[in-house]
Amino acid sequence: MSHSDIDWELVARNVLRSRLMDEVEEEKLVPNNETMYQFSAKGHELGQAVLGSLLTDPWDAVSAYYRSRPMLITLGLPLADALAAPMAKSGGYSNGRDIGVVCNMPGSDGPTVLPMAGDVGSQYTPAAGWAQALWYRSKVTDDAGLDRAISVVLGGDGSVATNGFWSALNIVSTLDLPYLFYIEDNRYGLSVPAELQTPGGNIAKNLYSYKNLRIYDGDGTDPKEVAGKMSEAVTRVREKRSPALIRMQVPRLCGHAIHDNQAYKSKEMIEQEWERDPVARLKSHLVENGWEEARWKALKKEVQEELDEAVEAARSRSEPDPEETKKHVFTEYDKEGNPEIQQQGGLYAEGVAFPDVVLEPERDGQRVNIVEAERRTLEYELEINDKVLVFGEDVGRKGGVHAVTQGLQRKFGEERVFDTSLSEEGIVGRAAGLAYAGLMPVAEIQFRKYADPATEQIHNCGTVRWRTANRFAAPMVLRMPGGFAKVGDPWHSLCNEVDFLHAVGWQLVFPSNAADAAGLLRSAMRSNNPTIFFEHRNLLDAKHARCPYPGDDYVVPLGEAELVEEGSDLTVVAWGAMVERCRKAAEEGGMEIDLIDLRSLMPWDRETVLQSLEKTNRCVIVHEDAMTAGFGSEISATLAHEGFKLLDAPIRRVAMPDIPVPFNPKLMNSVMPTKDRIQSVFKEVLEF
Ligand SMILES: Cc1ncc(C[n+]2csc(CCOP(=O)(O)OP(=O)(O)O)c2C)c(N)n1
Repeated sequence: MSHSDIDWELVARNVLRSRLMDEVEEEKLVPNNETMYQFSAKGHELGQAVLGSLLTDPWDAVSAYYRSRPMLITLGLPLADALAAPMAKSGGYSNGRDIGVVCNMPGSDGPTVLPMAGDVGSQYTPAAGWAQALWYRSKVTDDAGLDRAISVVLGGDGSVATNGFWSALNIVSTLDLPYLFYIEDNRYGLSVPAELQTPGGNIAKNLYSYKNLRIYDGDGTDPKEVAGKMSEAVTRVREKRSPALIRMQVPRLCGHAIHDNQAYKSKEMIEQEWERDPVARLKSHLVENGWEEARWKALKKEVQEELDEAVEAARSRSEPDPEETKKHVFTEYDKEGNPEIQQQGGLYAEGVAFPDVVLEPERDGQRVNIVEAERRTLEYELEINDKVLVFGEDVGRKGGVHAVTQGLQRKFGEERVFDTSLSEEGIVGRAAGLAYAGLMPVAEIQFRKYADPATEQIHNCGTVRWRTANRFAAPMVLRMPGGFAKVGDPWHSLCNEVDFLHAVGWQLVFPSNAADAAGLLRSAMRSNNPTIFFEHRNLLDAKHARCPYPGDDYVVPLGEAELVEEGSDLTVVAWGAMVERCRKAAEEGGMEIDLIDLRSLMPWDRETVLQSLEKTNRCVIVHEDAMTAGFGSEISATLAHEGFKLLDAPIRRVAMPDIPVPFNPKLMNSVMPTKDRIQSVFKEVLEF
């Protein structure tokens, strides 16, 4: 492919569409208060339109950012959608839920535009997941036609300072994946100069010696150079299946967003930028290469007419329906109980079917610990479904620092069970990209505390179904151990499960025994929503948590608590390691309690708790997480509201004080909900 292979008519059309659209927004729609949030791409059009014109493989994907509209238009984004979204109208790619520059396009008729996000840098690692999925699906699952597709990511010069950029760079160059970075260097990250984002202000120069990465550096306003370098880079990534980075210098012929007056740029600087206007340069280039002036003019007129129509179509769209606002946080079901499956992402969108499940565990057989129950569950799901991938730090060769994945790499190979680089953002972002490409990622975060660097990806993965109005979802499982062990400490013992209950769109389960661990893990792995699977360190090999392996078809439905002890005097709600402590506290204290093991915190089983309260009229909630705004507060508020008339005593919580978990066992036990502490609260409530 070379410069002459570029469809210049198409490029010119898309460049003009983008430029004229920015102008109509800036000059009419924003001043009229019709467009609510405007980000111009003026100055960036040429490179995006050329690159977009080269992305013709149906399995190509683009992970873009707010200044990527020329690319999106080139890939087929309808102009009316592009205009209606910043007006917050119904329909389109988010149904009025997200700012208009945050777009997505399922890949049914061509390349996929992965769900975009507002966080700078968050676009990189999901695109790495897509690239890995291309590699995986052509190598392992033998899907035909993926061996020329590539994953393309766009970012600005500011974005090269983000964790996401470096995490993705590391993944794709280490694994040598078909991934193309396009860095549009307009010299500013909002107002911050490029020199403060990377030393010397040129990321391409700094990366020349990076292994497995081919670098292209050029002028994004010069049509010949853009065409030559873009074609070469795309061809190389397609054919060599190896990453490349293109950096193009472009002017930003506008403020960062509509309300930015660019006071940080000098007048001369702004004038110099306009001298490099790529639209003017494209026109001259085409005229020099045989276009009549009249042809350019006619094209511009045609585009203007098309745009005028699109503006009217966007204006005539209705306002989104407030009744629908709460829909699509999780999978919705229609009146017949059928799931409304997203257009793209996860196994259900791929049409994968599962064997029938059973709700009764097998009760015979040797007792296994939680580690073994999970290992067998993973093994079976890997066996029946080649779209399942298991990965994380030390998960492959070693079999996990908690031994949950032991032997799985040997059995299923390094493609399916693998070690990752040490980047939690990379683990979760990559998982999202794998899920968008139709796979089921089951990732391990070595300890719950170490999910911190992945927070952005966790949140974006959780909200994606809602943000895209059910066009995309990224079902996955994140296993993460935490909680106290023989000793505690602020790093390995953190629970803080409540944090994830504010992560919109995530299910969260927290088993207390081996049978539940197997049943909940299977449910999570076959769910159409993402799930955090909490493993309590002290339970992994605890004797009391062992059970016979409940069988390969056993599931515990999410959101169903279990009544593990029955008694009439007190309702106790607990999960994880606190279940056994509560049982012992009651048994040794001779107390008759309904002990409810919640098992699943999102969703949680209010009915079982309220039913029990009807019988006992007293309730204690016990958790290892900190007291303030712990999940006990939520349960307690729910009971105070829905069960107020049932209560004969105040609801009590036993929880950690608001401090990190101490290391010294004496210190730790001085603050943990111990059996004795739990028992004394039970007593107080019973005597109230
Ligand atoms: C994680 C994050 N931090 C800060 C912001 C606020 N912000 C939005 S755009 C931007 C500058 C990005 O600059 P660059 O990557 O060079 O892209 P450009 O706008 O120049 O195209 C900043 C700081 C954000 N959206 N996300």
